[in-house]
Amino acid sequence: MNICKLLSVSFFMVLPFVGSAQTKAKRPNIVYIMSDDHGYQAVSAYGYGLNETPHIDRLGKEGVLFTRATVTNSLCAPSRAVLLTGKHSFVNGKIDNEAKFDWNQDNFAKLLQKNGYQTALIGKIHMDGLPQGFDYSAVLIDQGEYYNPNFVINGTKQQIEGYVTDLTTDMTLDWIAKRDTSKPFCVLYHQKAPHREWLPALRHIQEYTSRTYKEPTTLFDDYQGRGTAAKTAEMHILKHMNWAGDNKIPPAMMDELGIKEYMSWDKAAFNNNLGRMSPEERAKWDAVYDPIMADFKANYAHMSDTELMRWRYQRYMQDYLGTVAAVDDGVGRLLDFLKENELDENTIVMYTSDQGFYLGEHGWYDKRFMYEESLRTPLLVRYPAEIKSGQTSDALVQNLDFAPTLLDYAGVEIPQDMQGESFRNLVNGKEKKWRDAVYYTYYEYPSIHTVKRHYGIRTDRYKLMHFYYDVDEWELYDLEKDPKELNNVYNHPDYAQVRADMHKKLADTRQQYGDSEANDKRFLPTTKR
Ligand code: SGN
Ligand code: CA
Repeated sequence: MNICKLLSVSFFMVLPFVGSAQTKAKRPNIVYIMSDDHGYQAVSAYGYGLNETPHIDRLGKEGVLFTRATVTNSLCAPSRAVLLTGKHSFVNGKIDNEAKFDWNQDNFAKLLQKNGYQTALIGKIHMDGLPQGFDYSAVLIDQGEYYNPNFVINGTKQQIEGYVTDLTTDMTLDWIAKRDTSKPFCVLYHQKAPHREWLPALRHIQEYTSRTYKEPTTLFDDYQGRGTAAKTAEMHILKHMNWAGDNKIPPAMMDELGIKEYMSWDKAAFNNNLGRMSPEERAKWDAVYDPIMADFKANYAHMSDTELMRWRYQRYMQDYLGTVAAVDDGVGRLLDFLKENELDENTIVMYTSDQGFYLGEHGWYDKRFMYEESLRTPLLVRYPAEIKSGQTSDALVQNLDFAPTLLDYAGVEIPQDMQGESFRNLVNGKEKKWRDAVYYTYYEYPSIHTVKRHYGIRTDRYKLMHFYYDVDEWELYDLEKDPKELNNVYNHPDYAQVRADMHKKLADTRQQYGDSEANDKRFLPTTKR
């Protein structure tokens, strides 16, 4: 048991003897906000200058902003499983989007529920089965839909008219408004946006499609200096992004221009997504997108690959950042609602994403890799009753820590087998010590985007990664000298000592968490590709 756990357990062991009624009344409410695929580069508080997210930013201004928060497995459903269980993927069993999640195992919502909290899960969860641990659940099916989506409300499917991001906010506020005010509450408010295929709300399309975005310096990366995995990944904006589904080029126009589908569902995605709109919605959409597409059609024949890449990057950013705008609106509505209902002082509001995302860095979209853009995730926490405003923390916290942290704030004992640590005492300054390395595993290969299986550790300065299964390659990066991770120095003589130290640290970390080569093998597909 570590110090944080000791402190929190002993603290709450004495609590019942010091006036439990009063303490109970003070237990904080929790609003855990998680969007899907929201890269920190697209939260303006992180300073990338791509867009404005004033409401999300407020959480950091009035609380704490973490600059180096990471996930343990950069993929949707595994990340959600880590959040719920406080355990690594190889322990909770949800190693990739395909694996079954066992809802019967313990999760922090169940523990809150047992300890008198009302709990709800609203929005995307991306796992089959009726969610356990929640008094109320209204979840999207699989990836969910942007326009007029289907929800499964306490187990019953229902299509709801409207835009998914706004509906998820409406349902969250509605549930809070109707709660039993005698109990504290915890709501998991999970946005689908900004997940592919990036359909912004109608109120944002004009503005966001009119903007031009600064290109990342690695947009035209040639992957020299990296291993096989970066070279073979299929997440390149020019080569692998869908033309119709993602860039919104109408399928008929693709045919006229002789553009072939890269993914077999490209045209179907466009038709399905836009086909969900009402005729009025579709007319408003077309009024903005038709001229963009007409312009593309007129120029396509003369565009070089470089020009096409640039055009596709802009199209991608316009729609991606357009969907973020509604997420930020929702956070604004939530904060106003909490204030109006005098809940703003005693409610923990946490904003994060299920992982990071490539916004053109290395020429990519998507995530999965242990490289910084997808390893890191935005994290901002506001809780005026305990967290001093205006803090920034570069501590190596992870989504593995969310369950123990929230239990700690709620005064619920953290189970011994949770692998994360509460960062409560780190944020309030009572504890200075924190872990010096984070551990990462990724398993979804062979699969879409062909990112090879790998695991690794990241310390303050270095990152060591091992790609395995159909390769056996190591990569080592010096994040201080090479923050964009362009030069693998694994075989560089100057880094011999660092390499040895990092290997030792990786071996120790794997042992500490109970991971091993046997585990890597246990999760391999039964037949090799
Ligand atoms: C879909 C997307 C992928 C994405 C996965 C997982 N393709 O398969 O680009 O990586 O979801 O995303 S799509 O053409 O169907 O949109 S995750 O966030 O759910 O893990
Ligand atoms: Ca995701």
